[in-house]
Amino acid sequence: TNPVLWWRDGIIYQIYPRSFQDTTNDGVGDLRGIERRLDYLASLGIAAIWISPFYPSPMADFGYDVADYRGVDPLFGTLADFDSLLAAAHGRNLKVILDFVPNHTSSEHPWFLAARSSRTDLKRDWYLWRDPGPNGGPPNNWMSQFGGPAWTFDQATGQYYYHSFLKEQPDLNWRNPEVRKAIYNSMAFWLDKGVDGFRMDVLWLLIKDDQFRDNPPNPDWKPGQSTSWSVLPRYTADQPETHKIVAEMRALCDTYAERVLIGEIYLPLQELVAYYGRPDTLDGADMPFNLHLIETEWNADRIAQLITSYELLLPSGAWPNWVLGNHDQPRMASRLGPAQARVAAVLLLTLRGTPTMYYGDELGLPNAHIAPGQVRDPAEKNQPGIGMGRDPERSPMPWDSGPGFGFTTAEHPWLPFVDNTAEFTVEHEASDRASFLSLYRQLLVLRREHPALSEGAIKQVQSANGVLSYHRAYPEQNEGKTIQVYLNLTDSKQAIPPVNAQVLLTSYLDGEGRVDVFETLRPNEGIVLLL
Ligand code: TEU
Repeated sequence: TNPVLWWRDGIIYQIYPRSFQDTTNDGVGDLRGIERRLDYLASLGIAAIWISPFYPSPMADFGYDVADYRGVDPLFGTLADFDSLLAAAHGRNLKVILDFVPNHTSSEHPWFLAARSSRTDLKRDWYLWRDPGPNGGPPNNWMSQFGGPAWTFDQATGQYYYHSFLKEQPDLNWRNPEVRKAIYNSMAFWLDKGVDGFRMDVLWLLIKDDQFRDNPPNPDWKPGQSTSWSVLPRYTADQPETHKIVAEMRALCDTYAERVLIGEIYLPLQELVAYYGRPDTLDGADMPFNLHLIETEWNADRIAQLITSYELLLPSGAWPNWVLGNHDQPRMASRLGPAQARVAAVLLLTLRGTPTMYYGDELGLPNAHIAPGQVRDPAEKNQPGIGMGRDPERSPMPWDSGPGFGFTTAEHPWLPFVDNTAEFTVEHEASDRASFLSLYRQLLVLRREHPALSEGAIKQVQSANGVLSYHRAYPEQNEGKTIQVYLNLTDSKQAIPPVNAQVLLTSYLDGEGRVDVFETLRPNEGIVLLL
């Protein structure tokens, strides 16, 4: 039998490098910091780390504005530091996934500096330039995801350029073959070094309508919400030509062994699964990120429905995946509350498909409180007070009770720590057998020990009385035994049909190994049973 690919039966752990470990006493994390914490990461039992961008950048969007695709920003270290990190990670059997940002560059990238230097520059067409609209304003009604028009006027050359995000993040013209080649060559630069794959930023946005048609108004948008939602992204997202590009990226990765291509894609399920590629060849992304658990209403009916539809829509041979949090979304523990966050952890690690977790989620880290004077995120600064800010979920990792909680020796980290930090440190939680960290560790062990969980089928997805349940089974290796998961998504006691079984884990972390007849779940209890 084929060995299972590492990204199918392993777990991916996202690191936001500014916030993981500082070694230079400037309050910002760095690559050496990640290397210093590799033992911790290896001890969790994850398969891979995905590192958010560390390339040279003016940091208008904290690294998602790349000024050089082949380097390391001095804030994070040097290319030698990266090489050392990669070797050290591989030495511990950890894969390294880079965050690649192909949709846009920094406005300080030499390509854009050239493009904006004159209308006849050879790189002019590497970006999206248009003449002003009939009234001298923007060429059409396309909106930036961070609010306001997606077009910025360039005085010197008298044209507008397009940016899906900040004006400091001009979009590349992916219809230009030279652009494609330049990006693929930069990807190859890292693949040659031995990186194990990419998480591709906003993969569904690469191509825009070549006729630049106006987007239709969004009937659900209300004033007071971000203007980015005032129109529907019909002509600025998920254009059919995008799939050809994904296939090209995939083909490049396939010239190396066992590299993974992940796409950040916020789309409805039906459109999302199309990013696996053509049904016969699956020539698209290995894992179009399934971000639906983040946006689905947290109740048993909705989530049962989500799992069922996703499983049904998956093309045959495509491998599922699930994400519960990232650097753009409020922390899981704050979205769901600390008790349900434990249930969510059980869900993430017992579903069929590769789980991706966000650093600090293993500690149950909540959102940090950001005072008005502490705001760093441009998404918040652009449109204050409408809840776009992503600083709360980017708070530094608290390691121990030492100064700067082991994250930094600087007086101030770049963002504040969460409230009651001392209760959330790795050190503190490691000493508590019922902590969030202990729960995560046990779930990771369980997932590794039971092929039913990492590779088995998922069956009988059901919901009743606020309880979500499903079977996981892998007959060949589990002597036909089935794992049954019950998740109480309510904060009251709930009855389940009586079942005689052995407890593999409960989110309360008591009673493991007990054999009994189970007929009730405690409030906010997730339980994994061996039938
Ligand atoms: O995010 C893309 C994206 O869609 C975000 O705008 C997301 O919807 C929003 O942050 C939710 O608040 C990616 C990166 O993950 C994000 O950090 C970058 O700012 C963005 O692309 C631009 O590169």
